[in-house]
Amino acid sequence: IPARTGASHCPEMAARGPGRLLLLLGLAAALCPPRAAQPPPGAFQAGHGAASLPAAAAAGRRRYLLYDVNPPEGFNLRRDVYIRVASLIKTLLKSEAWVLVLPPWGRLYHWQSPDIHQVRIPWSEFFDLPSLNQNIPVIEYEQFLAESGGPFIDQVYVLQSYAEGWKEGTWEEKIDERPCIDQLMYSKDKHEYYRGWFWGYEETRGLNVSCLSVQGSASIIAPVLLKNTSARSVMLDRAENLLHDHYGGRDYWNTRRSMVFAKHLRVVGDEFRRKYLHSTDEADRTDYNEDWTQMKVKLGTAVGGPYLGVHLRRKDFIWGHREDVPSLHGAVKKIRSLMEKHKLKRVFIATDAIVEETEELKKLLPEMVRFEPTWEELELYKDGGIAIIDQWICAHARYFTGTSVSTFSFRIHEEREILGFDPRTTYNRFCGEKERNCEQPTHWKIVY
Ligand SMILES: Nc1nc2c(ncn2[C@@H]2O[C@H](COP(=O)(O)OP(=O)(O)O)[C@@H](O)[C@H]2O)c(=O)[nH]1
Ligand SMILES: *[C@@H]1O[C@H](CO)[C@@H](O)[C@H](O)[C@H]1NC(C)=O
Ligand SMILES: *[C@@H]1O[C@H](CO)[C@@H](O)[C@H](O)[C@H]1NC(C)=O
Ligand SMILES: [Mg+2]
Repeated sequence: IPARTGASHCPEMAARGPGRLLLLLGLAAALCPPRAAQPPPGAFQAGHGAASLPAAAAAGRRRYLLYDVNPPEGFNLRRDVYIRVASLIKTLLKSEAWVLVLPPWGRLYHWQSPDIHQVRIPWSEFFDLPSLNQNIPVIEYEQFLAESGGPFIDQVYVLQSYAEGWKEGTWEEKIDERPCIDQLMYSKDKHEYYRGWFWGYEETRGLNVSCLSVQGSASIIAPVLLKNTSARSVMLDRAENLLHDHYGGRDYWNTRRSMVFAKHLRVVGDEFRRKYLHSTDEADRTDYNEDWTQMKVKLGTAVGGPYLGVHLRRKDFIWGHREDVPSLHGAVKKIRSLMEKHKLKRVFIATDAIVEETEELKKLLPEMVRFEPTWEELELYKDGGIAIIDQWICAHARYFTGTSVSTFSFRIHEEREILGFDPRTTYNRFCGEKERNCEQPTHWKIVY
């Protein structure tokens, strides 16, 4: 196996993201590992990686956890998987210094706006990194490249279920190294490195890939990471196979609250609220503390802006969840009755509907308000940022109704919980025309 020098990736690496700033400052060297030979793959020894770098010195001997999620999964399920992995990090931190490497965003099925570069997007474009860091230590992928000694991941574990399934009534938590069930999405190159989808970083390689059958919550994998492998960087692929450690518990909510949206997106949403929806934090009693650890509001204290917030999921949901998604006519009927009931003159609609459908919606509901980005805004904030702005505005409405089983709507529910809305104004959904028993989402309680 050739020595892991690999400094050729540096200029390209430095030309993007935070690296760009360092490059402009003439600090490219700080990003590029020295051309010295690296220790053999998987070695866990002092001096591994870019030990001479200031960043590495500051980083000490910490180990890196990376992860990815099944490609078809959307943005909002991925946000949920982050919570599970954060919980695993908290468990690991009880024994060793670990840091979570944030998986760059990109190539998501729903991000279809043409002509916009939507891969290798750092988390800081969507979330506030200092806020995340107040919960668990996290770094962007570019920082991992800079401080770990190059685009190599020592060990990739592909998580899968058990081939034999599980016998009914005998749920037990377990994890075992097993032959891969599905065809591996990684292949060896001529240097015996594993190539695959590493968030669009083509130069990244895996040194070893194996499969783990897992049945259980996130922290079940902690002993494997602590005892079975000494790899310094470990990636868990298909991390959605891990379940929550304590769904809805204190750690869950701390992590969820630490996922503060990036300020530039909140500002755009707030400005839109003010201009088009007569909604400001003072009047709405939705005061937001940037420091989530200081934000402890009582449920029911938030009033919200004088508008109905609606999330109307369309596209793949129209055929994917046929029974519980309303027709446009059905949705408008419901919207009108809610506006009347809650004495609201304005309605804000977040939707992924295609143009033909939004045109029809506008005909049926001429007073509706949408956040329609200009091309420049779309290029700047990207599909992910626009979705966050939509969610932020829905989260501030006096009354909200979402779409059944949409994780996009679920994340709005949580945001409203954090802001202090009465659950009755939050946990509402549209019903399908033929649904006989239209159950509403169950609400849950924030735990501090
Ligand atoms: N801007 C915007 N995008 C949306 C809206 N609804 C859905 N989307 C897009 O479609 C994706 C839906 O996928 P996902 O996040 O998995 O949520 P789910 O499929 O509804 O559970 C989102 O991530 C957005 O990219 C919306 O109301 N506004
Ligand atoms: C981890 O190591 C223990 C002890 O050697 C072994 O019993 C177990 O099967 C290993 N687990 C995995 C997932 O490799
Ligand atoms: C690859 O990882 C597996 C599972 O941890 C391990 O058994 C195997 O020895 C590793 N192979 C190499 C070449 O390090
Ligand atoms: Mg989805």
